[in-house]
Amino acid sequence: MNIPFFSKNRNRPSEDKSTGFSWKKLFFRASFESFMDEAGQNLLAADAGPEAAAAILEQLKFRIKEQKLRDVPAALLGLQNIIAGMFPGELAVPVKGHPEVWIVLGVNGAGKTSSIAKLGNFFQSRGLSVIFGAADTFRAAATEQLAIWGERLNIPVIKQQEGADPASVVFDSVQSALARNIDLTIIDTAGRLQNKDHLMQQLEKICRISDRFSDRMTRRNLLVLDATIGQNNIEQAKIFRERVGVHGILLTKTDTLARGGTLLSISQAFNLPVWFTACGEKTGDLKIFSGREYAESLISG
Ligand SMILES: Nc1nc2c(ncn2[C@@H]2O[C@H](COP(=O)(O)OP(=O)(O)OP(=O)(O)O)[C@@H](O)[C@H]2O)c(=O)[nH]1
Ligand SMILES: [Mg+2]
Repeated sequence: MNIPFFSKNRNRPSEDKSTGFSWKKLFFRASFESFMDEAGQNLLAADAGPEAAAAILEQLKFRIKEQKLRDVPAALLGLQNIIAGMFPGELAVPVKGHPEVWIVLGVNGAGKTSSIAKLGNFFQSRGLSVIFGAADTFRAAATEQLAIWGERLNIPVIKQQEGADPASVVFDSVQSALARNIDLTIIDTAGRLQNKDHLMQQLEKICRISDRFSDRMTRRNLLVLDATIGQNNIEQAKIFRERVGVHGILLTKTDTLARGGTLLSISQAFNLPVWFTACGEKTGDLKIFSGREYAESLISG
């Protein structure tokens, strides 16, 4: 973050006792204001959104006063700590013997299908058995795309013909996973804009169907968001959360120029946990999200 240090002012006398006027205070106040101004601009430029930026600055102001942070590096560290603190906890990774089904949701082109390949690779390489369910039956090419990933990764893909009921693919996938003792079933869904009611109803149905197996398999909804679309992600998170619930977020395309500050707004507004980030197009380009690393990259990036 391009925040100036005010070292050139440090030669000033720290206090003028004759008038009770404090240079130190003035120096700090002047620096403090420009620091806050610059911090705010940087947060906005990183896509934090006005509400999250204002809330963070408010906390920062408080922290600077409380902890008597007297210079820019200390204040920046304070800012990092505030941001890291917005993302507590870690992903509870699925474990053997406790099967889970992850329904992967998101708008068109967010990166759902490629993220599923990355997740499959990630969990398989950690010793879990995985299958994919091709519930994007809207496009024939979508099933084909997932089938190609499945073949490359040696992960079975449960599929039906184009136009089939996606909930029926989910049913097949979960049944098949239970029959084969598969640890993680990952369901690809068609991209849908959050304002398309019938498509959201379809997702509700998908969740209902997989919940028929809830005594033997835990459902988790993973929302895939594209870092490059910035504040639009807030509305998506809001509606998907209201309609079907969101257990975790995967933010894609963090390898682009997007700074990913959109996660600050989402955390501020909905307190949704971020599980992963995807930083490229290769299957290995997936990271478990760390609030601390995120805060560091946002502030120093
Ligand atoms: N640079 C970059 N590109 C990505 C990343 N994730 C996905 N993409 C690209 O984004 C495009 C869309 O990815 P898909 O996985 O097909 O997205 P989708 O959400 O399944 O799309 P629909 O099924 O059409 O809704 C592809 O060209 C991907 O290679 C990422 O982390 N970084
Ligand atoms: Mg897709």
